[in-house]
Amino acid sequence: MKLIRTAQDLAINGAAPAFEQQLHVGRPNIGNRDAFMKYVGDIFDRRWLTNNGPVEQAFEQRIADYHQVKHCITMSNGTIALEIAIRALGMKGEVIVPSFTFVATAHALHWQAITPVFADINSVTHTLDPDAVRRMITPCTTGIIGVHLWGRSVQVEALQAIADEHGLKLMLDAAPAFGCSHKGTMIGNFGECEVLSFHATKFFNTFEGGAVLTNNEELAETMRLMRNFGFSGLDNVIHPGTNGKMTEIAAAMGMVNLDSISDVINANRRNHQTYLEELTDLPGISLLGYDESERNNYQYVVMEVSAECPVTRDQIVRALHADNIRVRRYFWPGCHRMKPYRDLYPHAGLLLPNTQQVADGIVVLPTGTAMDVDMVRAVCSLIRVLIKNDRPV
Ligand code: T4K
Repeated sequence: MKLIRTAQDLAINGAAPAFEQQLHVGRPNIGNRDAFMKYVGDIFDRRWLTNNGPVEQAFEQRIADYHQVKHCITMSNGTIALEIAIRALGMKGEVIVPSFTFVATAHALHWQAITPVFADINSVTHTLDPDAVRRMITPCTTGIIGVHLWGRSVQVEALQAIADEHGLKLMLDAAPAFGCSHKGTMIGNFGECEVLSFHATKFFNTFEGGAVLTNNEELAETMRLMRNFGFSGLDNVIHPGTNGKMTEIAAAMGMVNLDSISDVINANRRNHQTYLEELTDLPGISLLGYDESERNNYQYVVMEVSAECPVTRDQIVRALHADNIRVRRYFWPGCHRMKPYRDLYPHAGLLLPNTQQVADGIVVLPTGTAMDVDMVRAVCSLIRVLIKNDRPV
């Protein structure tokens, strides 16, 4: 790691990269290796690898307890969890979603011949604007999917009120919000159900994995059937279904990672705080904060670059990449500007001004247990030099 003091030290100006190894936004957080290997040995001894095994059952109970919710139904990944939840809720026709989200939220609908209708976000919170949702309701609308982007909750009360008023189902894509709360209540307790992702790059991972959290027993039972081809006992298929099951190895990773969850929160919080301290007083640069009265996982360090910044967002990204800092432009350019949805709605952008403005100004910075304070400071010093020097890249 090299210290950046002047513009001549930047890799875009011909210097060696600040970091020899690439820094990533989604470097996995990995728990105790010996504990994981012990699980692996036990799984092999039992020769029970998947299909509602004992580790998966124990893991489901721990996730449900952690989120203080009645049911956790684990799945092979967050996208399958979304698809199964959408189908179990009987959504069809049109469903309102934000465009400013990971594309899986929209794909989970499109994949099932349901039309995702994009509503705009609030430009401060980056989550669905309830007034914009209202404007997109048609006679074909059957549901709303809010996304707790960056782990910060959507306005669930306002969205629930709209859903109730119009007879719509509300579900939440809580993929980034493991362990977070809204007004003191844990994520997982809102809408009809909420969906988590345990992908390798998430705050909490099971290699690949996901889950649906719900307090609705009937819904939970339906989703359990659906993730296992609709089987109820041997030879007895009583529901249409697919294969959404979590493996024992994935559940074991989850058990081990749960044991070190507070270390991950502490590392993320410390990194976020360091970024906040080091990136003050830069023109056109601000960092998204977290509400300290809530439970947060601090997994996303989101830097916003406005027109007052002398260097553009994309110039910053190019410069950081040259120095081996693989920052991301999540969730640029917005789903509505990606081919499958651009083909569906070529003019959607006219109704999504906040989405376009936010998507064009975001840089997500590396954090997690793979980053220490010195690395965070080095990333910040690079950003400071880049902006203070005011040089086009
Ligand atoms: N809804 C929302 C709101 C979501 O954010 C997501 C997932 C979903 C639904 C769907 O859940 P899953 O079906 O994925 O469970 C990543 C993840 O693939 C995706 O899970 C996540 N959201 C999204 C926000 O980010 P990419 O395109 O950034 O992935 P990738 O593979 O480029 O990884 C990011 C960085 O992390 C890379 O630069 C390299 C590094 N990395 C990655 C992996 C896989 C590692 O260091 N180690 C690894 O094992 O999408």
